Amino acid sequence: MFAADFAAEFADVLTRFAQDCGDARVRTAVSAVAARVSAPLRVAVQGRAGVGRTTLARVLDGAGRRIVDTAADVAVVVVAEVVKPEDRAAVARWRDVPVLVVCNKADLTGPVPLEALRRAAGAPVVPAVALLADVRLDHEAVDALRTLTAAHPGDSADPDVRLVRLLGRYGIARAVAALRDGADPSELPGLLRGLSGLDGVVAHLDALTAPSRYRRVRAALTDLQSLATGSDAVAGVLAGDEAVLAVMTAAVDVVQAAGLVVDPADDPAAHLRRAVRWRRYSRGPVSPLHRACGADISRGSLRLFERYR
Ligand SMILES: Nc1nc2c(ncn2[C@@H]2O[C@H](COP(=O)(O)OP(=O)(O)OP(=O)(O)O)[C@@H](O)[C@H]2O)c(=O)[nH]1
Ligand SMILES: [Mg+2]
Repeated sequence: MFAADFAAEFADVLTRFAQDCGDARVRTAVSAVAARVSAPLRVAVQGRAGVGRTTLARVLDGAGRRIVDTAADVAVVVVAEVVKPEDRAAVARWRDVPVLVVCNKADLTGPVPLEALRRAAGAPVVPAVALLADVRLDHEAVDALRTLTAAHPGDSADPDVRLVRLLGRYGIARAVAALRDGADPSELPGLLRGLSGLDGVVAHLDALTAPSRYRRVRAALTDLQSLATGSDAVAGVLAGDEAVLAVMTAAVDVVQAAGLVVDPADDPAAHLRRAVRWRRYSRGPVSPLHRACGADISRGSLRLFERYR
């Protein structure tokens, strides 16, 4: 139930509404709100020379994030193997923006001591092998891998320089092992992507940006509220399920990113229980952000409950 992308659905509702709207002023304003809700998250990627900034930025761009230098929703500081004083300074420079440290080139260093690095950097750390996140293997590369696959294990057949640049020795070894196990070459990019840790990087970025996504949806509702005084149709959109569920989902992401559990069950009793629990939560000793989220989860749960009546 919470897996659906209600923010995207909400943006679609706004876009369709704007298309059909006869009032040019409202149309322009609602289109702008839709664009703000669905805009990609902005990620700044920094780090010392050579750690893999360009490679990581490229794969994050491929994963739908917008790479920016300033005005970011979240900052990534890329390190390799160790955290140096300048890395720590780079983390500290971002004051009002969450920071994720990506420990890249994990293929060269072996297991990453995440907890020690986290303490050194002063930010959460996630390992990655950006090199392997978006590999394109042409015929030449596949042929070179097949040659290695055919060689006897233990043969010191040296992989060619181009292949090493493309996959690194770890990537080559894993690709060759997969081919020996009968994998089709077309499966290799997906397999290597799995080894790259990109999914973990993206999951961490999503958790860190949950509050900014929530604020975005909330800001959209505020914008619509000021339009709704002159337009019953806008008031209707605001009261619609998509708006209520979009802000609820964004709120669920915020509290889950903070480590709280939200019951995902989809039956009337569960919706009612959730509505009561999060109403109570929002009235407890919590931050203004969590107070607002609790109220929105409660409101959305009541809406889901009412659907059954
Ligand atoms: N083994 C390995 N090599 C990587 C990885 N990520 C990037 N590289 C390689 O490291 C080199 C530097 O990567 P870039 O992405 O250009 O790094 P950068 O930080 O932008 O470097 P500069 O802009 O040149 O300072 C390139 O040869 C990459 O192919 C990785 O995860 N593992
Ligand atoms: Mg670069």
